[in-house]
Amino acid sequence: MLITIQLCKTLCQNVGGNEGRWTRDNFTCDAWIPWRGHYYISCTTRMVWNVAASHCGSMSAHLVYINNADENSFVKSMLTNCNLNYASIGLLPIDSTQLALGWKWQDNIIASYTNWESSQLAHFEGCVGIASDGQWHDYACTTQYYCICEY
Ligand SMILES: [Ca+2]
Repeated sequence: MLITIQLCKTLCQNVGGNEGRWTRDNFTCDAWIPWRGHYYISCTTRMVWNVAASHCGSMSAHLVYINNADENSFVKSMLTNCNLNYASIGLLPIDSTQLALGWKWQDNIIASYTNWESSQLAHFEGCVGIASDGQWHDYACTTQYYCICEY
């Protein structure tokens, strides 16, 4: 958590934020944000999906589970307000060789809501994230992106 805030201050300067709390348009990006009974925070450096999942786990959280369109809109607002182009989410295929079987969150709960960008999944690349337009993309798990943690 302390590391997260320290790294945030570096990014703050990049986006012209004030010393101390990293805010943009009064939206707090360096602290847990409460929303409908859950809490959310963004990663302030890019990291591969597995490291991002561990990073969230180290804070007793998990990569965000986006359960409906409202939560998707909220997470999208975090990306746009915190100047993140793209963030990993906690989505996994039920079976990576049979995508038609659908998707689950890391806790093995079936994902009933998804928001794939229409051109995605022609060839599943292994990891999933949300872009700043709110649409989900699959990407190579060796690529580093920001992330959103939730608990
Ligand atoms: Ca959630």
